[in-house]
Amino acid sequence: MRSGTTVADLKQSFLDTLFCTLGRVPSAATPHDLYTALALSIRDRVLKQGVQTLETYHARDVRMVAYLSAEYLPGPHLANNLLNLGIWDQARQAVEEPGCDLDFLRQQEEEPGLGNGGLGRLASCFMDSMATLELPAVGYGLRYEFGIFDQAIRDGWQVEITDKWLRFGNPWEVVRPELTFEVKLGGYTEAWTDEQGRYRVRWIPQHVVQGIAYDTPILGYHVNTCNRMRLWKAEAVESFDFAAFNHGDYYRAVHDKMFSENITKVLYPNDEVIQGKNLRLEQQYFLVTCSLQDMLRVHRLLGRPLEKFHEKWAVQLNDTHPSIAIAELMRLLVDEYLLDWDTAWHVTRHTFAYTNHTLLPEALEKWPVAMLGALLPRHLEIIYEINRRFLGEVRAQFPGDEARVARMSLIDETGERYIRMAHVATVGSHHVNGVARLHSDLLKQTVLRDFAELWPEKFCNVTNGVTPRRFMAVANPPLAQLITRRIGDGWLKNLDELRRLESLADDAAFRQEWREVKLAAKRQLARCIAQHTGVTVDPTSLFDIQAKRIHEYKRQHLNALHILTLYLRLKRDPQADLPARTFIFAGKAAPGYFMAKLIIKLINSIADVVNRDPVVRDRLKVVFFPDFNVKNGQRICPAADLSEQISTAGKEASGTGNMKFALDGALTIGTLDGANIEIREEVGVFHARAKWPTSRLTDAGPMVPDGQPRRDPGVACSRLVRQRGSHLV
Ligand code: 26Q
Repeated sequence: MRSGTTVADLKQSFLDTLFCTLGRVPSAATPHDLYTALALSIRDRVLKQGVQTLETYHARDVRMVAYLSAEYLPGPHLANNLLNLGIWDQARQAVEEPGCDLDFLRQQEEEPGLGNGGLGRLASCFMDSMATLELPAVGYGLRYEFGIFDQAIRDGWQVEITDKWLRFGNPWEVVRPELTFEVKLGGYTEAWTDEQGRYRVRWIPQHVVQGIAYDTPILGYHVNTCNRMRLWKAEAVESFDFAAFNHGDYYRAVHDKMFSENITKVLYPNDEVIQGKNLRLEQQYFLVTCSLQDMLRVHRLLGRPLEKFHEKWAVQLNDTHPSIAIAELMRLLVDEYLLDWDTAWHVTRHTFAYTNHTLLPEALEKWPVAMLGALLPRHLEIIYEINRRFLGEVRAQFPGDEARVARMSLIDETGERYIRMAHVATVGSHHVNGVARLHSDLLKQTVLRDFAELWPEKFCNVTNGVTPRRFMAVANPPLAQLITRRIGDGWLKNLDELRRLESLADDAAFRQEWREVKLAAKRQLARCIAQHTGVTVDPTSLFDIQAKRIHEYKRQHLNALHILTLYLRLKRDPQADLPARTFIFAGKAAPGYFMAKLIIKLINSIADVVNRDPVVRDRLKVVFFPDFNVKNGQRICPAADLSEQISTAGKEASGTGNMKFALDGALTIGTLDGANIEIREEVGVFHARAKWPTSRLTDAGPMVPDGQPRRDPGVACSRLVRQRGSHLV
């Protein structure tokens, strides 16, 4: 039975798939064959739920969320799907009988690295949450052939290795060749008058490529809902090729094919710093037009009027990366479906909402007018028209305030002319949110201040979150089981229930079990570190971890300087009263960000000195764990005693790693930045001690020698932050 979930059903499917789909017998199968056979068997079960979910959505005539994101970081699918289906143990037994180990098979999975970091992982967490909450949703994105590079360390420097995640196939996706849309690029526009005497504009493109849908099912936890992530792959339009081919222009046909496929070839590995590359704009537009055409297809198929598009689709813009969608929906409605401007604008403004993820000036997207006009000539005209009408509103509201008009314009005319995408996104959306309370407040006070004055009701805060299914139940089963034994499993769907652990704070048996779980996780990470780096670390030492993209504002270098301080203290006074401490770093640097790469080199150089010095041996260790991704994150987080969240205050929009470490019971060393502030309100504040406890971390937790966390009204913390230049220890 292809949908049964007993051990016998799963075993049968596993062996049948291995034999019939992959053409292998167990004795001749590679580990990857075995993994693929299991993955395909599980996918059958998941897809069945996907079909049923779609039928339910149609029957209920629901409004759909379309999450538009240039990045996703879903992490390995197998374990998550087993957890969500509730068949982990059955699957383990099903593969055990033919002699396979489930954990070994899991290790064969190559994760889709279709994002840089926080923003991409947030998109995947939302997909998981929406499915679990049984909300109708689809996540639209790009199927990059090469995702974020794999990181290796050579001589202390980062080396980038191409991510060939599709090399052995991807059992989780289903290609949908019937869902193919044309994408126009370049060229020019022409005004004309149609038979009814209407003013019309047509876009004569220089190139046409096509986008093909690839669907990956996204299951909810212990529910029947299964949503999907729909990723677009760029291909050449066949007819284009053939036209050239028939004229004997073989070279041009091949060139066109390469040009087309280039669009989804590779993920840009930068975060936060914008480079204004033409190909990046092509990627953004390609994502947007395929997704909107797909939504319009469904809408029309169901016989719904276009004037009510916004009543059936809620489109969330994950940062400004997909914000050209605002001009594209206007173009589709006005030029292709002949709605009048005002109706189209009403629909558009009620369709979109925009999430801002950064206040850093260098990360605010802006496109040179000339570049946007060359690639998307019609969109530039539409943006000008939106701007003309919008600035009219501003002038009506603030007569004579031309400085304000210039500040708010969708076009930056202070030097070379640019389109300000955050302004486009704000004007074209019904809501704008930041990703943590402080960030949302700062957004209203700085980057979008004028807009918040004009439309205060548009602005809101949605503090980021993380899924406890993947980051606790999958990543740290012993901890999840311990918690569930004490307070039941409701917390996996409602994290507020974790409060019920507070009453166990004095329960010695519970604390003992907690420490055992933590120590076991540290032992596991220590083994992994030895395997990947050759460094031996002591699992009973404090594990002090900073894992995130490398950035100056995140201040890995500050942490490095702290290590040097401790090192010199030990050198001066070898008997110094310091607890054994292992500093663990992980994170990728953008390939073109030299300072970030230098910080990695600095950390590795410090590690070289510290780890081989007999004076500090066993009391101080430094490790750079290579290739931080979701899979490695799941190994690293459970083992942390201390979580470093020390960004320069005001710079980290939210952070989400901070939440993952906190859920694993680590103590946060953090600045009052991003979501750290809200985490602190939830978990309480510890007084920092002037001196370190003498004992190693075997029983009492770090920095609380008597084991009694003390609540603090917050004053001490703010004072410390001021005194230490916002580095709160
Ligand atoms: C844009 C244009 C061209 C090339 C690349 C980019 C680009 C790509 C990725 C710009 C930014 C990003 C990623 C940003 C990001 O991850 N931001 C983080 O988002 C998290 C989720 O909200 C927050 O928790 C972090 O604070 C924020 O830094």
